[in-house]
Amino acid sequence: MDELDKTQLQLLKNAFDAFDHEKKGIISTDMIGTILEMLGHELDEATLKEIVDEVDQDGSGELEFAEFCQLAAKFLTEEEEDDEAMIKELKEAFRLYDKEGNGYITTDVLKEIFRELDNTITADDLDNMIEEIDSDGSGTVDFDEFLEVMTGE
Ligand SMILES: [Ca+2]
Ligand SMILES: [Ca+2]
Repeated sequence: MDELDKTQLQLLKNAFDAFDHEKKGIISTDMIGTILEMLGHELDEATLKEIVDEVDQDGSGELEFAEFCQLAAKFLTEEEEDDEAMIKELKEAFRLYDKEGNGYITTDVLKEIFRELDNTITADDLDNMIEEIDSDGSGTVDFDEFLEVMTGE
């Protein structure tokens, strides 16, 4: 398992304290579902139980901070993998549009893609979007620019 860095640990400590209402140094495993939901992971009961059983290593029905960190590490590292998978997928999508393998797609092609995704989009909106995406104004969108659009980063 990947180690969490200091910043992550501090964030986790804050989150842990927030859920540890009675300041006992433990949070009930009943809270795990809620916490994960807040983090954007909605899990069905069976999956949730599996995860709780896995992290609550001493079977106390409560999570000590160390166990809580394990839970977090599980999700934080999984998210990283998701990112990698997403970038790979986007790369494939990009290659699909970059038919000639130039390493870029023209803004005309990108306009077509956006129209396919949303046929209510106006020409003005499209122009504005393209202007924002093609940040160096080259008339082409390279993978970095494409990635920025898709990930919003
Ligand atoms: Ca425990
Ligand atoms: Ca460009």
